[in-house]
Amino acid sequence: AFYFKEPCHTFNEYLLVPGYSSSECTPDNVSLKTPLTKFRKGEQPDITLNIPMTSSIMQSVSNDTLAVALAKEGGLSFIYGSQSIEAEAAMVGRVKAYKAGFVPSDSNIKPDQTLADILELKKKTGHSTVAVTDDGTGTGKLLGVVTSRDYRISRMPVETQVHTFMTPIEKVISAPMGATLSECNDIIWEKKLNALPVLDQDGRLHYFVFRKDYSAHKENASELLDDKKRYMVGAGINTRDYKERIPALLEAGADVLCIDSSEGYSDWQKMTLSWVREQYGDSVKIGAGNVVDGDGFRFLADAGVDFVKIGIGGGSICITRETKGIGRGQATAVIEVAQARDEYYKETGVYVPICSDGGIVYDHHLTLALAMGADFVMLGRYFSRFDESPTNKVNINGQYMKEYWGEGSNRARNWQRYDQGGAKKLSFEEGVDSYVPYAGSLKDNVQTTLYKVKSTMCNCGALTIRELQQKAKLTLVSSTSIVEGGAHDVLLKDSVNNQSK
Ligand code: MZP
Repeated sequence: AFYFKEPCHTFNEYLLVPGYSSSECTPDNVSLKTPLTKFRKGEQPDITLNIPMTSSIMQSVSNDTLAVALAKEGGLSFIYGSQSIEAEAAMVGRVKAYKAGFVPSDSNIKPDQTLADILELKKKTGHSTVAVTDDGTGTGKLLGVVTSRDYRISRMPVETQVHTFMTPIEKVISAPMGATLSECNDIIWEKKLNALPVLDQDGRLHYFVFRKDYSAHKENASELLDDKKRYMVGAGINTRDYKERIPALLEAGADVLCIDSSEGYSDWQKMTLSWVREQYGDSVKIGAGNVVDGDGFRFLADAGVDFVKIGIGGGSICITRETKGIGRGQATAVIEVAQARDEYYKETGVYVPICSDGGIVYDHHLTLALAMGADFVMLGRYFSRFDESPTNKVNINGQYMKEYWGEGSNRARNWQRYDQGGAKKLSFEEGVDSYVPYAGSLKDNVQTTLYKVKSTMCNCGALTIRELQQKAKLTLVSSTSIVEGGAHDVLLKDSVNNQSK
């Protein structure tokens, strides 16, 4: 057997030591732009992300609603593959159909349907507005619009909504095509609407301008009303049905694919990558993984991958290390794969981005992952807590929670992710079914997280992720200095107040 000389470590065992920060080093000046796909020296990657965050290829995380919310912030979701090819392609299609303020056709309903039908549709799609058209499709004549006063109302149980819903069908107030954004905005605010339909001369619905999103589009007023831009979306695939799944996902508009597997250093992944290159050359972008050492990275890089995902056993819902005894501390895995990536770049002139997947518990772990060499991260638990994730929000002992389950749990039964060529079933569980504390909207949380990342980057004197990787000074911490890092030797007011109740 081969023995690694050093024990492996997790993010929590590291700290960044500040470097010199110049007066230009302010969070507003930091760019978090990062490559998603491989590129040759001197060239630009075909796909870059504006923020280094992607969402996990999981049933409880990445559906079309979350994908749109994350794309708006500059990140990217990978729609989960543990569903039928048709269902996954439809989700991809809905993200691509979504324009700023455009309501996808499945948010339409016919006038003879009941309020309960409308509420059910709103609940299913997660949309805050349902258009009522004469034929129940996006091309029919618009007869009315049902909106929630507040987006969160649409996430409440149906019975609650029926009571809180003040005006089932609101009066149709529309703006003609060509109206300026400020004209639309005036109507939205004056009439206290949540959304304003924009109609053409024939009365057909073209866009909605959403009040909720107005601030995000303020600068892009002109883009919003003549806009051809589509949000980017990724999609998970497996090493079994890829010959059918990939064409369907590409047809639906997927920008990038990723082989979703708990263990990526395998012939199955090489065969899948070879097939993609034979069929599509370099025009189709595809990531693979997961690996936890330099050998695994090089294997996938040589097989033609566009990016490599790192992480085995570190996910919050993962019990792979307990059940199978395989894996590696996430920090050590990232550090070693980053070294392999840099060596590969020196040797071949090809830069293959790497993604740290799983095990991010605190916001500062994201900064550590980037400092250690990750180009971007993938998060499951983090995104599952938000309004936009596909799972139920439940009240447990007075606290709101969201459900979150692993792909290797009996609930997801994603046997393809753990496929080793045997029977088509999940032989034993490698993941759990759980609750995570509900945390509100994706936008608010992502912005707070990234502000922290940018602030730390400034402490390290870095204005870009590349600079952070070059300048970061990292130290392992002893277990006692971890204790020193939290509030200590004081009585927290909250706990004192709770005790006295
Ligand atoms: P986390 O962000 O919740 O810590 O980890 C999410 C990652 O865990 C996913 O992106 C995926 O790589 C991995 N995962 C998903 N399901 C399981 C499982 O059931 C799992 N074991 O390990």
